[in-house]
Amino acid sequence: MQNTENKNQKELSVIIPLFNEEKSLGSLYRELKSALKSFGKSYEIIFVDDGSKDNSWSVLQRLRAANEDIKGIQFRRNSGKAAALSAGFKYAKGKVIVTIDADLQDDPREIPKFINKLDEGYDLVSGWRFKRKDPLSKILPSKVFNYLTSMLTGIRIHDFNCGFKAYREEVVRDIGLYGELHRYIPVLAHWRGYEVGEIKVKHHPRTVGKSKYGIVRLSRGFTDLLTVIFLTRYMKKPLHLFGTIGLLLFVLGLIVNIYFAVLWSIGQGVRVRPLLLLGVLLMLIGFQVVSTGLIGEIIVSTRGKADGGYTIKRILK
Ligand SMILES: Nc1nc2c(ncn2[C@@H]2O[C@H](COP(=O)(O)OP(=O)(O)O)[C@@H](O)[C@H]2O)c(=O)[nH]1
Ligand SMILES: [Mg+2]
Repeated sequence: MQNTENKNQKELSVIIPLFNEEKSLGSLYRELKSALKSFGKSYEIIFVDDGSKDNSWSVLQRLRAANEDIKGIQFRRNSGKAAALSAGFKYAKGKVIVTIDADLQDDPREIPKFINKLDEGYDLVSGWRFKRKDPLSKILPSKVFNYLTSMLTGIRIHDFNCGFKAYREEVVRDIGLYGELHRYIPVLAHWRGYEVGEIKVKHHPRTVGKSKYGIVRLSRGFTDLLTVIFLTRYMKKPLHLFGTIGLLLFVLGLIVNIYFAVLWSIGQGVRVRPLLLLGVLLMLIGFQVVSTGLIGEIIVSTRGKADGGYTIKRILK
């Protein structure tokens, strides 16, 4: 395996997915470096530039020219945070992998806390921005999202979507990410049997650059919840889901038909009621649409795992 070469193995890989963050990269790198230096473990910092339209890549090139501990991956086009994380995971050589946002909202000085928590026996430690410094329009949907996800998946953490997380190497080798699934990393890991923990982290307001996650992108995350529940629970046994729903609809249809059959047998003329037809039609169509979507998800997930859903343009080593 490419990652087990001792010479290159690091204790820590820090992965930073970024999209149009030219203003924060310099300070982020300096903060990270000073935090990691005082922590005293061997490390590498991997920036994944996800097709930024600003000068992020040239900033990274400049930083790399002066610093050995930087790696950079540039995508040809914007492929999403999940794809960026998945590329970073693939290139990471650390025994522990930390992901952190590029916008200076997370504090690199908290990295040792994550490692301590991993040492308690967790495989994945997720940050909880318990005093989140973002606009209310972002915090509220996020609260709903976290509540729903926690309720539906049974994982008792508060902030699934926090970009600040730490993993043991095995976890990142094991979870296939694509699309917007980065929000569900704790869910995917939990379902594969890893221990998922949480620590409170400080959160700073965004002072440079712009937020990229508006309501539209958030809403896509909600439909992904369906995917994740399906992938984690029913991927290997779709019949449990489809069979149950199909049978239920069939039985409903049967009852309706029996009702009409009884009417007919006692000599009443069978009248087709529009409302009844509409109900049956809607149920059937709804079922078809949902199942088609879910089958599509299986195909996409197989494909996404195979090629990661991104194309690399250049690598800074
Ligand atoms: N790779 C990648 N990273 C992204 C993308 N959109 C945002 N990010 C990064 O994800 C992190 C969090 O994004 P941000 O816009 O601050 O979201 P917020 O914290 O929810 O407001 C930052 O490091 C962004 O640069 C994207 O499309 N691709
Ligand atoms: Mg942010």
